Amino acid sequence: MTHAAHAPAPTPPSRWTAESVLGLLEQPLMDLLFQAQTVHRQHFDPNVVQLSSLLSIKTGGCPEDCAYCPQSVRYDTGVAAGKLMEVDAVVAAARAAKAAGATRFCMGAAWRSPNERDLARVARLVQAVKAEGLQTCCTLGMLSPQQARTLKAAGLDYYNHNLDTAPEFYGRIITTRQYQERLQTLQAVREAGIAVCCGGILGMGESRRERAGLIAQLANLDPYPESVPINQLVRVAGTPLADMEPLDALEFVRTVAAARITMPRAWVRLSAGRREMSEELQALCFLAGANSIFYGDRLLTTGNPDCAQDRQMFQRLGLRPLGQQPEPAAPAA
Ligand code: SAM
Ligand code: DTB
Ligand code: SF4
Repeated sequence: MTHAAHAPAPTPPSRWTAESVLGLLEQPLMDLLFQAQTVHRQHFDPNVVQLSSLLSIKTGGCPEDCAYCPQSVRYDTGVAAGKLMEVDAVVAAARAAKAAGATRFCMGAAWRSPNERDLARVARLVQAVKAEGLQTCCTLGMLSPQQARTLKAAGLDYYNHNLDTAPEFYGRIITTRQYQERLQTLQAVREAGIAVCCGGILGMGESRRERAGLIAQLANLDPYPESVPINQLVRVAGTPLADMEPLDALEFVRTVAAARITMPRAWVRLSAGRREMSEELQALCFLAGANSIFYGDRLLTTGNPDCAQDRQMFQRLGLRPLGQQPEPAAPAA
């Protein structure tokens, strides 16, 4: 006898394994996309995309050895080391981002972790950007619990700190800081009451199983991150990953879908790498459940599609930026 008609809807496993996420990734593409879009529609307006703008407030000269990163002092990438930016220049950039339609402003610094003097200065930047009526986000490297509390008090809404890849692949990419230390920073951020932005990079030579492992790690954070940036590796000349074989585009789409299914209420951000993607591929990522992008012609040190180009894409796809009213319906003829 079958109970299928009366069985409750299957609940997703509360802890994901790399194996169970791999099971998602291995589905026929149409089944995977349908499942992801179904989950997406249960929690979000499928035609709304959140816009975050990025600013590198302290560029280059970083002591870490992240193999993908143009800002490491160890690689000759032509990125010059700069100083921490002043409040006025940061506020000017935040105003421009807001005027262009962004709702969140993310400030990135090429540090292993901020020292106390720098942290106090960043807290002032956060306060100033918040006063402009934007959500604030920072990515500054490792934080202590006290530093996280200081940033929270200054008005920080989100902290970005990526796991980057699966634990078993991590050592091939970064040797100067451990996976465990990343988890500790994420916990400090969580405990300070700051929303967590945490994701990774695809296309660094990892296997499909390792992509599944990254998604399982993210989904098992308790609670899972509010914001999940999925970056495609930007291959920068001079970095150890400069000549990496590009990842199959549909493999990227599949991983976005797995992020959506395993973290149903998260903002899944189609992050770095959009300049190398066609609009059709980006549309597939939105169909797979991505609902946030980096908006503005620069990421940190590399380029991003410009605002006009993205506005055109939104028009073409019928997407609306979060926080902006839908166009009024045309009056009947
Ligand atoms: N230094 C801090 C840290 O690493 O935590 C904050 C800035 S760091 C540049 C922020 C994130 O940018 C990294 O964790 C990585 O995921 C992403 N990133 C850096 N270089 C990238 C690249 N070439 N392609 C894609 N993502 C990249
Ligand atoms: C994230 O996950 N991606 C952004 C943001 N968080 C800080 C950074 C992408 C950087 C791409 C390479 C660059 O422009 O330097
Ligand atoms: Fe430094 Fe961050 Fe780049 Fe790693 S990713 S080298 S920590 S700036």
